[in-house]
Amino acid sequence: MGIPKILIVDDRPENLLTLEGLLEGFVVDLVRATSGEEALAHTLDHDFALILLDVQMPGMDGFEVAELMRGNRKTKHIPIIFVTASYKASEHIFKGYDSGAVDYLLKPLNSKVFRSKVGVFIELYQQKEALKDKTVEFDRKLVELEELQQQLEETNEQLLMLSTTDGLTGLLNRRRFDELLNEEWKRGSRTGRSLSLVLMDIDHFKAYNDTYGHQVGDDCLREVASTLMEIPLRVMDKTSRIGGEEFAVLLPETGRQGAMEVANRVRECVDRLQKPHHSSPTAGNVTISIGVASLVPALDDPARKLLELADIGLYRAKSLGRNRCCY
Ligand code: GH3
Ligand code: MG
Ligand code: MG
Ligand code: MG
Repeated sequence: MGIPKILIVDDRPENLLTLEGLLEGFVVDLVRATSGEEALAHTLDHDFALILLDVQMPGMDGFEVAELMRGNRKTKHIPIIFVTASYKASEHIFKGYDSGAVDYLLKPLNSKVFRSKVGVFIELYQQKEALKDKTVEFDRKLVELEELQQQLEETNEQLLMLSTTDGLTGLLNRRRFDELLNEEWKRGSRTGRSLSLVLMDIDHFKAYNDTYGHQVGDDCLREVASTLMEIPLRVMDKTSRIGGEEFAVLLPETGRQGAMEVANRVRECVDRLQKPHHSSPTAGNVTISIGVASLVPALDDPARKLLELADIGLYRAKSLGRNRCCY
């Protein structure tokens, strides 16, 4: 924080010595000036805790110095105490206060009173400096806080992403699918428009795992998921992995015909992959069966009604020989 500085100003060096004697014991740096001009020059170079200012000086007198300091943004906050032996009339004292001084002391000075007044201004200065340090620290902390907040927002976004995404495929997960199904069911019941669901299940996937191993099974799931992602859909159509080898596309504001078209496209895309599945009784390749459901949502019915209906379609597709779409 630095040692407080006091400027003592008097045209007579012996008076400066007297002041120095009175200030003995204070932990301060004393700066001396023997004219008003010199005093002003010092105020531009240093920040003072206090100025002890003689009134009568040749050239610029103490009143002029005080007036000029008060008019300068850089110096107007520095407390000035006039110290004089010759200007004792009340008109001078008033003039001293009018020029912005905090006190006007007459010589001979009472050492005890003088020292206690000086002590107050040193204390005030130190408190002000401490406050300045705190402000700097506060600003630094504020910047840190803003950075932390930014990090927190990013972490929250990542967490939200993780909580709605399937780790293996990057598709939406079952949790998010259930949320979306409920949201769309409610929305559909307000708009009166059909909501459709395309429910997919890989054929003979247990056999695939048994033949190629679980790891290759995972690769296959990822590949099927990528294929689903490549199929152009509307933004509102949501693709999820809702079970081990089960996927779903939710199609708001879509009827059965539109849903069937999507389902056929998906099935063909997977079929065209020509991904070998030697132990499949259906074909030599990985295939999927699809159940399609389409309903106009009613608030009285639960959203799972759509899922149950799609399940019936899927069961039918499996029974009829797999690698097909049914409702
Ligand atoms: P279907 O044609 O009737 O659907 O026969 P399926 O063998 O596909 O059906 P089933 O429900 O009997 O078996 C599903 C298999 O999917 C069993 C399980 O080992 C596998 N599976 C589920 N989740 C995962 C996974 O995350 N990774 C891998 N590699 N396999 C999975
Ligand atoms: Mg003088
Ligand atoms: Mg299954
Ligand atoms: Mg299956």
